[in-house]
Amino acid sequence: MALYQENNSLYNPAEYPDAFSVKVGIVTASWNNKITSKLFDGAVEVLKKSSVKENNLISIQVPGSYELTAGAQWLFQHHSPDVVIALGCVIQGETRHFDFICHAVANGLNHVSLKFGKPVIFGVLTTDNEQQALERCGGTHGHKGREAAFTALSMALLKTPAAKIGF
Ligand code: RBF
Repeated sequence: MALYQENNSLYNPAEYPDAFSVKVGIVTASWNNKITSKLFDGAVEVLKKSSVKENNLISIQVPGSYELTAGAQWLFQHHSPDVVIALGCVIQGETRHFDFICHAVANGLNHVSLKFGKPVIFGVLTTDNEQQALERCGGTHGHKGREAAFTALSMALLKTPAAKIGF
């Protein structure tokens, strides 16, 4: 069996899950677009290869990672997806904004997940610099957008009978 190179050990990338009935929302922050567009492309590639139908894939953009929470909430309220993937990239600067944004988005997404009883996947890079971020969206440290999509599908497919007898 091929060694799985990504941090999500549930799936072999050669064997995409069968997710034809899964509805996925993606909210992507525009801030650091060079990075977040790569996260988005990787996530969509995995979803498409896993047979997620085009009209079951709803994508919105928000200005920055701080707004990911409101975006995720909006997706649940208006499109009722099975799972939401939140993609962003917060890079440490000279001021304390990094800490406030990271805490707010992590807590906010968790809150939305519990409020709607549906999984919200944390695909937000929190790095010291742009190089570290680039290494995590197709570089030496894997692809966190792809991993977020695998995680989303594994959570959405928990509702299927096959997943329940998987242990
Ligand atoms: N948003 C990000 O997604 N990543 C960042 O690295 C980032 N850095 C920011 C730094 C400062 C000083 C400010 C004011 C905002 C930053 N934002 C960043 C935007 C933030 O998520 C949000 O869009 C704005 O604060 C408006 O609510």
